[in-house]
Amino acid sequence: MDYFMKHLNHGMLCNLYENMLKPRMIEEKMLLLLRQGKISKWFSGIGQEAISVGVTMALNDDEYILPMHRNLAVFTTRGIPIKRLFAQWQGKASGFTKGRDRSFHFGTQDYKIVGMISHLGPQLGVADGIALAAKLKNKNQVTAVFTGDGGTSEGDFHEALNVASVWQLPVLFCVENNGYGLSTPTSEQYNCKNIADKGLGYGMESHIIDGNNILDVYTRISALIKDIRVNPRPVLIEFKTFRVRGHEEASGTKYVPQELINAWIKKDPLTNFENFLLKEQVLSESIMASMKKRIAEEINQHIEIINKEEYVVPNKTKELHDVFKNYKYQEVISGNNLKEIRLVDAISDGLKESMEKHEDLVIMGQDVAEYGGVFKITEGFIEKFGKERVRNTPICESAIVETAMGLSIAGIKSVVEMQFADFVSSGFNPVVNYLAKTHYRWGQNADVVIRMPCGGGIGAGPFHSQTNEAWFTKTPGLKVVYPAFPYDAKGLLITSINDPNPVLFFEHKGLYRRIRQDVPTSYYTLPLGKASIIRSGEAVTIVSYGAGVHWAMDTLNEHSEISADLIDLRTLQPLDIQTIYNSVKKTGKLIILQEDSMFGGIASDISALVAEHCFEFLDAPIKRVASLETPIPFSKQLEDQYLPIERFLLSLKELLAY
Ligand SMILES: Cc1ncc(C[n+]2csc(CCOP(=O)(O)OP(=O)(O)O)c2C)c(N)n1
Repeated sequence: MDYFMKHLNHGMLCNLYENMLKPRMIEEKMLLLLRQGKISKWFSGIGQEAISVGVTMALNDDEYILPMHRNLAVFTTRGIPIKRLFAQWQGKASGFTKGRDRSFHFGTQDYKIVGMISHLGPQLGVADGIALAAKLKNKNQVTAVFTGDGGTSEGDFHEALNVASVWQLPVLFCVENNGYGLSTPTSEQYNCKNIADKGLGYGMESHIIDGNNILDVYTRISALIKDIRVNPRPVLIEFKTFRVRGHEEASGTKYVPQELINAWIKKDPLTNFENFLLKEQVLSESIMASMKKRIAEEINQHIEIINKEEYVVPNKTKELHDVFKNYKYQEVISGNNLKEIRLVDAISDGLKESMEKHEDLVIMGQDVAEYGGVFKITEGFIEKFGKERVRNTPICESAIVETAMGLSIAGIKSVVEMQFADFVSSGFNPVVNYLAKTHYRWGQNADVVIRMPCGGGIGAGPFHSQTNEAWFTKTPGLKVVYPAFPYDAKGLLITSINDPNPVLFFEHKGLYRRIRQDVPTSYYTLPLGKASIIRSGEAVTIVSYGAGVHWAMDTLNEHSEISADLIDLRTLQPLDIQTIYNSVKKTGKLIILQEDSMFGGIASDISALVAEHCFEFLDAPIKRVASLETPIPFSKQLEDQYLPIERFLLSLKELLAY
């Protein structure tokens, strides 16, 4: 203890103590309120406070910290007023999520805290992104992120550590090994001696720290953080500790041997530190008593304030409005210079010009740097923009999407290239749960475009041919763009990058090198949510997007007797339904052609909307034409049968004859 006395002054020792005491007292109050039925759920961090306090105090206030459900002490040590926490837990407006998310599932830029999503692991990759931003901006900052022993079994953990190590990101990965993940003991969670041993596998420095000793935690983490700031690298810390209460209060601790709990209660970090401070005469009993009195009064006052606050009054307009960050589309009109280029070139040009316009914009993806990406869209980019901004990634789709989220939190735009749209399934969770929901939850936008080379007709089989836009059009919070022509692709990609919201940008591989068009050589934008009318006619409305637009054009070219409106949706979310309504009101007949298999696709929703809103104008039942309800097969014969190209003409004729 002499060591600590020499290195920590009186004020610091008092701060460490008070920062542990306060969350303990809040928790004790919460347990009371829980018993009175005044709060619904509580995940206790009692006995683990030293870790939260030690790590938070070792960081500077402008360094991000990403806590979990047992890290109340992170929030209080960062100075969040108790009343705002109570408001958050009660779902009230003065909390952090306007009643939209519970407990510690929130972030706040004011306190540089990024709270978890329920899925535990994703925040580890988000920390990578924040740390990458710090590194790119030469900020000499460390990002600290927490997980439990259970969370280390998730793929996100492995991916995040791997990416952080390959890129030497200044992340402090803090694992609180508290013996159990819900009811699962560590012996059933992993099969190695220490979680810290895993660091070796990633080429990462790691340490084991006694998580119940505040002085150990604070001094060792402080020294490490100081070093990481000047010598950026990831470090894995395993804090040995114990969860002395249940997973959450309602679930009890029957499965935990009582002797184990008793033994760990003896190691309680707060009691032991209190005894130490008394013994060393740093604090007296009476000073401690007055501290406790002051904190108890503060807690009671703040609870009273929040008890009086009204519950959120539901307002549909406001809820819908907050799904996306406000973005006012800025029109940039193209110059007159045109050049005939392919779809693939248009995407490359849009990307290149966006990299020039946004000096911070980062591109991430597998093989996108020297190799130029498998479709060569980023060929030559590193020569122009450097390897820091055009980043080859390991095969870690989840961690890369999470990294993109982290970059956005730190104010940097990014474009992620999925090598094939099919592989987004390996990063699905952060797309639909993190990127899509964060603005609605706590007002943090995800300034990310995910490029999705998709589509069939090229004999690439079930895992290189899917057009999986429907996985995303159904998720509020995502924009979905799907151009069919080079001109649209360039303008819409530029707008997608300008838009501060998450955009899934679908690029049909079959069209990449087949479709050519005169495209302005200068930078220009096109608005999302505006369909284009490719052909005008009287007898029928044809709606499609992507390759379907070209199939419909081919059909109309071969059958010049058919007078049709052909609408290319261009963007699916937002959807320009009004253009469809206007056309259907004129023609009285609607056929929707979609490359994806039928059930649950966008064609079904368009069909339902038109049936609901234009029923009186329809002269025939709406037709949907789509691929078979099978995975997309490899052989040409099977794929031809799968795709709806031939069925489209038959259905169109049936509809015209109705
Ligand atoms: C992906 C996912 N699977 C399962 C759960 C349910 N769940 C919530 S917390 C938890 C245990 C987590 O254990 P650990 O990471 O050790 O943290 P601790 O609760 O012990 O602090 C489980 C299984 C979840 N939230 N997310």
